[in-house]
Amino acid sequence: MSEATPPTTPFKPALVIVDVQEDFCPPTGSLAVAGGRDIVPLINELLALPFPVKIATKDFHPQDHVSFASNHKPPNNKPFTSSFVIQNPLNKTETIETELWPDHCVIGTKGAELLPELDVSKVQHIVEKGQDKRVEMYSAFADPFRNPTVSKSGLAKILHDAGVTDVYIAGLAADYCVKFTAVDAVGEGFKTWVIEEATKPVDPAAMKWVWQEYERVGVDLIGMDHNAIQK
Ligand code: VGL
Ligand code: ZN
Repeated sequence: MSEATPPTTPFKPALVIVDVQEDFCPPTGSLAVAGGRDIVPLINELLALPFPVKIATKDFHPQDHVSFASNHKPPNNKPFTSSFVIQNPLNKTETIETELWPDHCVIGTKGAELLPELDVSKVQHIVEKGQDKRVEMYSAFADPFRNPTVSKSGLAKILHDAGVTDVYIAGLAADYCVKFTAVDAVGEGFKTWVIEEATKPVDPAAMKWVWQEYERVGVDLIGMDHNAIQK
């Protein structure tokens, strides 16, 4: 008689590389994150691992995007410091205050391109986000409006259709698109991991709030060795 096989917990990990684009990196990026280019060797190491699903995302904005300071009137149009209240275009009672940025990742420009040294040959899907000029979209899943959501990237469908259980996230920027993508991945029901060394923040001082949020929602931080990191 054969032994009963013990039940196995399904495990299908996806690697999601967030916004490793020219505009988020020195030397020429309009919204360059310090050290942004330096994480590419680590990300290429991750891309060489046998994740069954590998995805890269791109921030991808039209020139008239609401998050560009240049599209707003003085004096409240200073990149990095001004903010703007956006109404949900589908439900004007829902509003969100959002920071304004230099023009970045404009569709069709060099700034929107993935870094040439990133090993995109390993990636099955490139997911673009932020094309709707009316809404900010840090998360690679959807804009921040929930009543209803205005723009979805298709990332959730790709991951669910593939039967993914766990999402591993790296890329730029640690305190914006990586963070919002990780929080939304938990909301989509995935066990979510951020590979801390393979990210860089716009504002290092903001990371303590990011780590608090990860603690609250259940995102785990790990090193390249997959060991847990405590903050
Ligand atoms: C991002 C600011 C504006 C990011 C995108 O990828 O983190 N940050 N748009
Ligand atoms: Zn953006």
